[in-house]
Amino acid sequence: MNENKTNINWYPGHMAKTKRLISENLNLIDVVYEVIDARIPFSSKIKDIDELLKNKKRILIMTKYDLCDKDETNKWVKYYESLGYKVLCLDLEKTTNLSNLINLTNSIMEEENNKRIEKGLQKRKTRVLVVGIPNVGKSTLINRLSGKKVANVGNAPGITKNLSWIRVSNDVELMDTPGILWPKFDSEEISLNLASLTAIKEEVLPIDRVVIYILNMLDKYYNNILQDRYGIDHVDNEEIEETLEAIGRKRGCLQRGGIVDYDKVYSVVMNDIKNGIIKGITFDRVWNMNMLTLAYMGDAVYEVKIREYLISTGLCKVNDLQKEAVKYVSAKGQSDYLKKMIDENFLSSEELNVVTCARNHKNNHKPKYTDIITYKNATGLEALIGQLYFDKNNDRINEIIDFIVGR
Ligand SMILES: Nc1nc2c(ncn2[C@@H]2O[C@H](COP(=O)(O)OP(=O)(O)OP(=O)(O)O)[C@@H](O)[C@H]2O)c(=O)[nH]1
Ligand SMILES: [Mg+2]
Repeated sequence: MNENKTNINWYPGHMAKTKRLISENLNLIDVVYEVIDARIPFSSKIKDIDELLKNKKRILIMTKYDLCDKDETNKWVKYYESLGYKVLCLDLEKTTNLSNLINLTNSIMEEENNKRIEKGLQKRKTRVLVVGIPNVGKSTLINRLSGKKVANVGNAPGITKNLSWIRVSNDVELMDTPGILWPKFDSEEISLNLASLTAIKEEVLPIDRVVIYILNMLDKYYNNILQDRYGIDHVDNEEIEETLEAIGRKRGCLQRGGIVDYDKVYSVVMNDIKNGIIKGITFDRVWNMNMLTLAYMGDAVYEVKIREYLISTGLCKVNDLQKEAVKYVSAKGQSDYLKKMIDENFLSSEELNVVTCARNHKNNHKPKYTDIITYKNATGLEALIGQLYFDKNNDRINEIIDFIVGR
């Protein structure tokens, strides 16, 4: 079995070029449709998108809503709305009427158009940029809006190759763009989520790793699918061959002599996802608790853990302890250690979710002794510790403390 680490660097030249062209054309754009996959509302969101789009008005569109786990995805909708996004969930397979999207777009444009009318100018055509990672349905969305096939569509990443303007009505022009990613994935789970839902090309990650990951996610969150489609009630990672054999026999993936063909098993699972046969799945999880409450708890837990560690090193004078503690518990220290953990892929995607949620949390508090970014990073670390505390995952807290103190 291929044990390759999936810390891949996936950033083909055309993506950098697309980003450059988007930047150059940004002043022509009125509204951006940022398209993400409802099954992976965190992993499929372009990580450096704010840098790219600056302050352009934006609608966040979650496609493939027909395929997601609505309970989980709706939590993401609320989360993004709490950050100030306008969010729309769409099933582009069935929906042909996109009046809700048009109305939302018009309402965004209203202010601008009213100003023009006041100045005696005509209403302007709305120019919309459609942007997102590969294979999320950008071109499908454009076709639905125009009511005919104006953009190429296909169930593989990289179908759209160039930027192009498409007129969808007298009032609206859309710019279709090739899918873009970011230079380095922040965690192994993000790359596996993207590969599982075919947002990155199949050859980028070893298919056995992707399929075993999918099976594990089904086992963790959607065990009924595992039973119904593959006839197994759990995935045994110690004896993964047995799990694959069982699926192979159930689904007829056999070579001559009745031997199970693993490659066929991998294709069966990938195709079940690709063809939308497996429905009702969302692989990213949002954390429910108020981020600042988590950070409040995490702050206290982190402080105790660091004090425990410092005392264990043999320091006993309170003055020395306090001096040494600053390195770890100051906002700057916390922010630096968080960055180090992210850079070294130490955090899982669920953990990164918490950090990101906490960092993005709207907060009017103005830190006195540090800059806002450092403060937000420090809050991210505290929220993570708080979440782990409420999950009663003391082992993981200890691992994080060990990482930070270099034990
Ligand atoms: N079930 C379902 N399938 C969808 C939905 N939206 C798009 N698809 C399918 O997803 C696949 C990708 O769609 P495209 O429109 O080509 O995606 P894209 O974002 O333009 O992809 P690139 O051009 O490769 O970046 C196609 O097979 C679509 O039929 C949806 O809401 N539900
Ligand atoms: Mg496309």
